[in-house]
Amino acid sequence: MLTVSDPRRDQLALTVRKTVLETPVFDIHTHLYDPAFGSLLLWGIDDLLVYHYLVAETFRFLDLPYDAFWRLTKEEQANRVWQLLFQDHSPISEAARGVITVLNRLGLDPRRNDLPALRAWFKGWKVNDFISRCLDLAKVRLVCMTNSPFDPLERPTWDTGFARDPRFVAALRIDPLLVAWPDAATLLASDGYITSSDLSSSTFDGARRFLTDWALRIDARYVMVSLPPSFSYPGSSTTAVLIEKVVVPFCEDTGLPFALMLGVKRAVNPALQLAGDGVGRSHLDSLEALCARHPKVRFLSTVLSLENQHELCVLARKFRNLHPFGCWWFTNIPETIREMTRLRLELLGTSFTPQHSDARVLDQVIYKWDHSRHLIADALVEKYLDLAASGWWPTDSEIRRDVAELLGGAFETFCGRR
Ligand code: RAT
Ligand code: ZN
Repeated sequence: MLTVSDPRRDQLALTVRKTVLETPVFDIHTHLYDPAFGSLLLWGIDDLLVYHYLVAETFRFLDLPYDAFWRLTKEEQANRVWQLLFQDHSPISEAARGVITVLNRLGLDPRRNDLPALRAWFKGWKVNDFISRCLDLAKVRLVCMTNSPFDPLERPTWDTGFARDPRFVAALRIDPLLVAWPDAATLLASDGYITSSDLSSSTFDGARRFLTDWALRIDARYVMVSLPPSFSYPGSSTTAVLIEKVVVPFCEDTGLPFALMLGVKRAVNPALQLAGDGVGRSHLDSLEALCARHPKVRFLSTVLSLENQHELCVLARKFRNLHPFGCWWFTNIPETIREMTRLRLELLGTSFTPQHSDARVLDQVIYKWDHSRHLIADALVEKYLDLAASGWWPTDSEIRRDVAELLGGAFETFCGRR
């Protein structure tokens, strides 16, 4: 097909692309930590390589029993990943290409540097400087952590107290409370919040106090859970009852949004450890019921199954207390980001948050945002050009406004923090 270049259209595309690439972003869901948490904040080449996305891919080529791999040191595991995914095969997958993007943007040539050389380079950094470097390169203005009061590694730091790094904000993660009630009840009892695990009104009161204390303590931006495809609401399951009697009233009291990440099948292959979770299609009727029954509660949601994406958009059109976010985990691949971003722009305009990084290793913010920004820019260029063809040329300041909304502004407005 013959395409005639039109300078006005070219200029529009250029402005949109530049704006998306340069606007600072609020990364609303990560697994990164404030540096006060010490070794919980992962960074550097070995952590990049043993990322569970890459471990899952490595096992497809690895001729070693699961246990034997897990017995290796982190460095030895990283060596295997490097060999199998980067030397014996081309690093085409999204997670593998991500490592290449990170190294390149940090100024390293992965073709010229072997693993020992890369390790030596990372050793030269002080953590605080490296945080600044990565956040600058990724143009991330704020990082939201995932903070669990049920995590024994994380709790001592909150217990001791620390001066917060303003670059990191908190989200209160409560999966055990909703999906492993007996264990969670034991912890709530030992912390003095409840006296029995019976689903009684005094237990609900105690659990609400627990959430309120923790939300205050960590200054949570929202409360969050990931749930399996079988999640059903309303109902008599422990999960549904605890949502109704504990989480919803807590959100109503505090005004904090409730984030539901739907569709994860935990431990489909337990031998893969953190890499062993899978995906299933969710029943978004449950999310619909939550939004309809609790109009005063703000719900954030991301869904793992491709088949649920259209339904989530339609639901958000029906309920203004629902804000879709991110291309989560297995959907964080270019093919799906392309489709989901267009779907959302066409059905919701700019009233959603297209992406979060889910970074577990600091350096990953570089590739996750680099790759996503290009895809978001492509989608927006297309949409603005369609709009222009229909007779509405967006101004530069309108483009800046829209992009700022998509990269965290709409989220902050939805959460009421602006
Ligand atoms: O993307 C991931 O790293 C997953 O392992 C999960 O952590 C997921 O993002 C979650 O927050 O449950
Ligand atoms: Zn996550």
